[in-house]
Amino acid sequence: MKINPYQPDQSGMAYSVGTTLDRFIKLKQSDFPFASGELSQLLRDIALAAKIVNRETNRAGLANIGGAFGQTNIQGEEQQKLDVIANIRFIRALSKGGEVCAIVSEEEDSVIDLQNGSGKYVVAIDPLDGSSNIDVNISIGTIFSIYRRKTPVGSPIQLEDIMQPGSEQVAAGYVLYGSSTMLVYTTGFGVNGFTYEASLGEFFLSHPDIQAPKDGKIYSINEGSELEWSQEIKEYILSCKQQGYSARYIGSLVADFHRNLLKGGIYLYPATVKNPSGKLRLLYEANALALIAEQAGAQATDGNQRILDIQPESLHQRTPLIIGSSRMVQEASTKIKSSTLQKS
Ligand code: AHM
Ligand code: MG
Repeated sequence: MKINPYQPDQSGMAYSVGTTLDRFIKLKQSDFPFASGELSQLLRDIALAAKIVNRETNRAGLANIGGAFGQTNIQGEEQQKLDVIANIRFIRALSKGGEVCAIVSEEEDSVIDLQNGSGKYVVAIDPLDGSSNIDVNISIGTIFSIYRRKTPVGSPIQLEDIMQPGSEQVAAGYVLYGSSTMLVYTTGFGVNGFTYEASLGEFFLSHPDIQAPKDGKIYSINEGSELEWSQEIKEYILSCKQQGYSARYIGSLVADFHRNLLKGGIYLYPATVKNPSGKLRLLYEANALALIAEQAGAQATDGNQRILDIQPESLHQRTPLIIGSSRMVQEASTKIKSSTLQKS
């Protein structure tokens, strides 16, 4: 059941645009009658790391004046790439919080077992997505999924704690470092977006109960890969053009997804001859956005099945992704089902 964001909740407190993220999280804790507050704290930890990463991304341009990342700066300190910095920041925040027992990160080959006896949650994260845009001042993002571990708290982490389908997520979200910085998340009771006010150091509710338009006129795909697409994808994209849709592709998944979520549109990263399973990762890219999409009334599929139903088999598994306005995703899926790849 979705809660009207303008109504008082069970505690009798109302929240509306301008509510701080902290207060909102606290008020929404009543969505989970038996929760003891760890998930709320975990969301706060992520928000704190996001603020730090936001600060680092804002500085990146200045840092670059003194030399490319990877070189030493004027103080003789080694400048780290932003994606590495973001990885460190998020892992530090998640380890210190105490709610998490294991982390899967795009930047780490294997699972990070935090050896934390009391941690109930597993987090899958892409700390800074949109690598080709990081150094050129174009929107980038963080994507995160939160799962409750399956095995008993305190016991050693098992594969079944990590390899959960997206439908098991208890929360998911993203941070968009764009013209303004936003944190958008869901705990399965609708989707809410918060805008960061740097001078106050706070995220404020700016987009309550986001509802994706059922239809749209934007398609987002890397058209440079056209020769690598299946015939069905080619025909679908041709049909987008024939219907007069606009092409918009930033090359940062969070930014492309966020725009289409608010304005209506479809994002596709299909299987290609070069990447027969697509490029994007199931555990820390596709699943989180798929849950947010569905919670906002949009849809996400790999072309054959719902993203949230895919049983993961490996940590860094890739998946084709077609995500966005429900009517558009349905139309695309019908057209491209069982497509075959052949380089032209
Ligand atoms: P990354 O994890 O290396 O940043 O790759 C993921 C990114 C997505 O943000 C984006 O949608 C896609 O890769 C763009 O890929 P391409 O350059 O092939 O269009
Ligand atoms: Mg990524």
